[in-house]
Amino acid sequence: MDRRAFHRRVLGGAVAATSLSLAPDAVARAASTAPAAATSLRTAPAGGEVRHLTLYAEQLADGRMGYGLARGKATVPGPLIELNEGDTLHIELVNTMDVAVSLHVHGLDYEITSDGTRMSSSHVEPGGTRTYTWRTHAPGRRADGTWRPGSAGYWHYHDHVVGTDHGTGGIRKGLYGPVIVRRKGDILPDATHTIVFNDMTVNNQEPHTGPDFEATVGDRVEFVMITHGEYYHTFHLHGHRWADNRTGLLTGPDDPSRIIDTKIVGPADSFGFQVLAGEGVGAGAWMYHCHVQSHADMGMAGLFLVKKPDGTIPGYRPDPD
Ligand SMILES: [Cu+2]
Repeated sequence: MDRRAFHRRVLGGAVAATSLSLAPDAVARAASTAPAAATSLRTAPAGGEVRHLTLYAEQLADGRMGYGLARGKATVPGPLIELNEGDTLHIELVNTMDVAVSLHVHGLDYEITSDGTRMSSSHVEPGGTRTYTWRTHAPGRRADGTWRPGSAGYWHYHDHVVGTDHGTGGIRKGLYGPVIVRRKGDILPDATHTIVFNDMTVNNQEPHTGPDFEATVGDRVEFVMITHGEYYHTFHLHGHRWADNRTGLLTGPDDPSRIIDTKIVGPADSFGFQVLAGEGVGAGAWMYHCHVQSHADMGMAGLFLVKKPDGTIPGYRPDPD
């Protein structure tokens, strides 16, 4: 994958997708005979690439802080970083702010020089740059015969030095983002959306303002759900369910993973899953929200806007008076 293609993937934007819309009876037929339906899915390749990325830590005009892939382009959450097991990523972090900043990742392999903490002098002073190296690996048998898990999962990165030695100020202001490490053969989505419960906000947005995410019935939509801040929450999505395992998908009829539509989450938790938008329920303005009632009432809610093929959403009024 060339650098531009990688950036497209990193940005997590609309990815060209094959049609995955199978009629229910077609799915049943395929399941009853052979795993033929899987041939229409796009899947993750084997890893092993060495990639390079520049990330800018920036102060935003409204007081937030964010990471971005170019100067002036920082966002909250920061850009989605996607890797395949076996990949290595070198990230040059450019600190454009007037305070020290860092990059600390969960779930991946890195040496102490890439820890992103003051204790290891792996932060970046104002105006400085530093290259962080993240490595990933596939699962396999250790020399002692025990099984070593792979890196695949829904992970995240964040600052670890703004405000305090734990990055409390940086995280509070938006210095965080999603990381997905895929295993060879993992099913790729049509789109990926990131939802971060940070203190009493979603993605540091104003209460009651979403964010909202759009899809068309049948789209394979992936959500990365991350939690930060001071509180525990219960993430809930209306009308859709997922498996409580690494991918959020069942591997087959005998996969014992529990099927859920609500998950308790606490600071630094992360998980992800895929749904087929509107599967079995159709188009609609499907809410997602924290299910702690007072948190929902205070605005920790948004919409998964699933459109019919003609673009309409039953019952949805974008700006009710
Ligand atoms: Cu909550």
